[in-house]
Amino acid sequence: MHKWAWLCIVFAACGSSGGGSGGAGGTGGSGGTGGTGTCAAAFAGCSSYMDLTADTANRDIAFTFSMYTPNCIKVKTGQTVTFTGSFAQHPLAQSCGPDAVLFNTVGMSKSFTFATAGDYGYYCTFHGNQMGQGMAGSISVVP
Ligand SMILES: [Cu+2]
Repeated sequence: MHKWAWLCIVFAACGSSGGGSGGAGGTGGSGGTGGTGTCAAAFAGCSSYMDLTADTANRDIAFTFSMYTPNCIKVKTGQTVTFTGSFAQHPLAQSCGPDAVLFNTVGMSKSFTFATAGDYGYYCTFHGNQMGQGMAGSISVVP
């Protein structure tokens, strides 16, 4: 084998296509309660929302590895949304929204009530990111 070709294999550096996007770097050291601010358009890919504003609607979001179901929902202020799944394995954090509401790292179920209208973007800190990529979702709260 040609000597330089062999080196290419060893170091995997010749002609490789780079390592992907790398994201925006995040804010570092935020932690704690959820982040606030206006959500990016279509956060978590939510271009439309399942309407759960009816009094009789089931406002539950189940989560397992890699996804929240449903992950794009619409509710009204004063309504309660319940997340169900292992928060230890899928720590919940808020990325954006008018108030810091969505945050939990323990237990198997937690309910959140929204006092202020707006979009609340959230994500799993292990399998998603605050840009809404990976395991993430959005709750559109209307008056
Ligand atoms: Cu997760």
